[in-house]
Amino acid sequence: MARCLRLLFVSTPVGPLGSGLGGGVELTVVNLVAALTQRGHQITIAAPENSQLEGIQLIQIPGIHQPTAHTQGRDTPATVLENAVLSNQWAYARQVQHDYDLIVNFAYDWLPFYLTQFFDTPIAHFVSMGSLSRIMDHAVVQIDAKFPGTLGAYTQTQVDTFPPGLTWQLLSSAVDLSQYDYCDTPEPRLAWLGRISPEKGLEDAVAAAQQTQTPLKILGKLENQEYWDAIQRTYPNAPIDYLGFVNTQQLQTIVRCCQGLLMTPRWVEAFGNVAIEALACGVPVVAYRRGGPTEIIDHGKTGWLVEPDYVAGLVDSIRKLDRIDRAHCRQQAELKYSLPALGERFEQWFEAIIKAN
Ligand code: HBI
Repeated sequence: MARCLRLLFVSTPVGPLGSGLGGGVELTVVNLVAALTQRGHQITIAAPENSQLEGIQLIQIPGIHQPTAHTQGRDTPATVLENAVLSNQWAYARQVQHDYDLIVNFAYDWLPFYLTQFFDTPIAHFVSMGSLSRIMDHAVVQIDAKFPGTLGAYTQTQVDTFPPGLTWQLLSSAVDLSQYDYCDTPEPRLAWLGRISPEKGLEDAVAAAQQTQTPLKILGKLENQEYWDAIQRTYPNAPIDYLGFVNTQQLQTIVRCCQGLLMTPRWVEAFGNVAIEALACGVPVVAYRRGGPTEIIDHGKTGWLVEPDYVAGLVDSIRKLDRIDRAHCRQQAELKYSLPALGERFEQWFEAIIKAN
């Protein structure tokens, strides 16, 4: 058993923990805290004020939220705001760094990568998305050159979007399986989970729901209102139901009774936590063969992988969902995506960074 580590997590600056604005990385932070606390490590999180996470030391940092990187172009320069929560988070981290064995950065932003060279305490950078901008590509290349082994990511397919030849630790992801109840008797309906934003491709899931007339339950943060309005105008006869952004308990209550989950990413989804949330309930996944889901879904066993952006492929797969063994879906989640497995992977990565420092 490794010694107890004192860890400072610096959360994403796009919004408070628990708001849903942080998307997949919020779930990763919550699950990682649970997994590492179970292994005896001490974690403190420096997060934007109004963050909520029970049972953990939360340092609420004031300041302006960072504009989200996933809606900006490849040539967008780094954004430095007056009184940015990002700058305040890292001023705090620098102040308290000697109280910790390791600092873990969860921001997909240039500043923490640049500041790493001025810190004494080692910093692990968990990169939560694929390549989106030249400035962040440059940031990861610089960190790889100066601090090899301190870059972490979810999947190989995500890493492949960055410049080649870098050293990455692949951490995959996990869910707290005890929060997901297996369901063997689904209702004739589908689910779609995620931030309602163009890169998530919701319109294709709605088109498939309209073509098959299968009710589609939609859950997630409504990030882009005009995008959502356009979908509703384009597909007036789709049997869709938007249920808002809900907590894990409510999410799994809705998803577990569905025949399948649809994943329609337009971008290279770094992982796709929603896929393992569905599998944990025994729900098979129909996903575009793009990004993280291609490494999560076992075609024909835990769901169906579809030619990207091909709605007819979604429709065909929806009609084949009953061929998937739901118990096998749950079993795969238990095998590959449990919290203990996640905790072990991150602990090994952290130990290696501390040792190399
Ligand atoms: N944008 N600038 C910025 N910084 C982040 O940390 C960030 C983001 N956009 C989305 C995001 N993080 C997370 O939702 C990812 O998990 C997708």
